[in-house]
Amino acid sequence: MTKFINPGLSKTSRRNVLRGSVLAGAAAMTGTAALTGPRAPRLDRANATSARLYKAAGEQTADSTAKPADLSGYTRVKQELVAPPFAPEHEQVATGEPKIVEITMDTTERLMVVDEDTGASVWALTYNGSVPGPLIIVHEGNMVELTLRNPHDSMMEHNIDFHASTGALGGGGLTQVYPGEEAVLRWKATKPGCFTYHCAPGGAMIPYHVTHGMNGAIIVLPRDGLKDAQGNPLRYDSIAYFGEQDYYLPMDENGDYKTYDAAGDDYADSLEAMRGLVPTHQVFNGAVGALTGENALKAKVGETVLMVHNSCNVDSRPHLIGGHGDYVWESSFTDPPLTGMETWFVRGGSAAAALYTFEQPGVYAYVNHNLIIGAMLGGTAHFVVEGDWNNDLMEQVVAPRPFAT
Ligand SMILES: [Cu+2]
Repeated sequence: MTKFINPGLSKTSRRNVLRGSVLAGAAAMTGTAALTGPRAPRLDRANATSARLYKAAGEQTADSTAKPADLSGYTRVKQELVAPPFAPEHEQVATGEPKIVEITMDTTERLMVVDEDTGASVWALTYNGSVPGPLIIVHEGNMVELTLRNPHDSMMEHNIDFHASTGALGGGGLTQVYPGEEAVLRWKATKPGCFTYHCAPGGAMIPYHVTHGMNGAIIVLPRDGLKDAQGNPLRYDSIAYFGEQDYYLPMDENGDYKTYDAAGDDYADSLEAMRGLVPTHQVFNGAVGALTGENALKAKVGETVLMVHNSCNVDSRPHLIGGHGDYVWESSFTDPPLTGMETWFVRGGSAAAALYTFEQPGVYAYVNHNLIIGAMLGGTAHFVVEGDWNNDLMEQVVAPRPFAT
């Protein structure tokens, strides 16, 4: 299993520098620290420690004398993952015995436009090409069996840390794949709720990959579905899947966003930008306007939508302008949901779900209600809702008109 850790240490090409966590620290020292001066903390020691941790986690299985998992009684099903904001086909209430749910994800590196108006772009590091990565949905008691493939033309190593899983860095040490490699990880979903997953290749590469888009969400539903505080069933007509993504895009001396030839080329510049903790963009689903205007989500009056919000790195406070969170799960699905929420909280490093039934037609903005983020950094999505207006709920009694002085 030691092959997971920095085989490029003996070589010094740029490609290997980008791959290795330890050398990532060295790259940070020559790039970032040189620019920021003596106040910048040294990253080489932290990165070496992190790499050792991953090596240990990777060797855990090889050295283990543990019994093999008992897979008797499980049947296998494939889940076809789809691009956000959509959800894969799934049952809300589980039928039959727990299953092994097979999924496949490719760690695709691709150039993405973040903001068409300014030309801001990023070499996004992705699962299956999207930011956020695809939504996975299983039931409590199921096994998730992921095949993680790193394409041959990738520049970097990748892995996955499932917050929903238990042990071994969430799978991070067991899934570290270099370009042209694949790994298969199986874990049992024992905690019902919404959870984030993300790439975590060690040291500063962890926030670098996460802030380049490499994160997503998994829902682990209770076997009997969602319930209110009294145990009554709650069901939805559709899922809207939001991934809040903070980017720290390097700019040149004129304030123009820099461009790069390949994934990883922005490493030193990015670390410098990230160190200020001030994102240049904080968007839903990868880019400014990804879910507004022509790309708005659609719904009808009377429809119930489960809004799943992943925020891997930053805290968020989603608010549906003109609507509410009828039922909100900021934590486990075993906890009673919060009700009638105006704004709810998504802790950075987690995912949360809010259920809402639309009661009026029109355009609803789903925003981060830090409104600087919502209106200026890109944290806005739209629902366009069709149906009949209900004057009982709201009516314009007098349209704007001059009044007598
Ligand atoms: Cu990665």
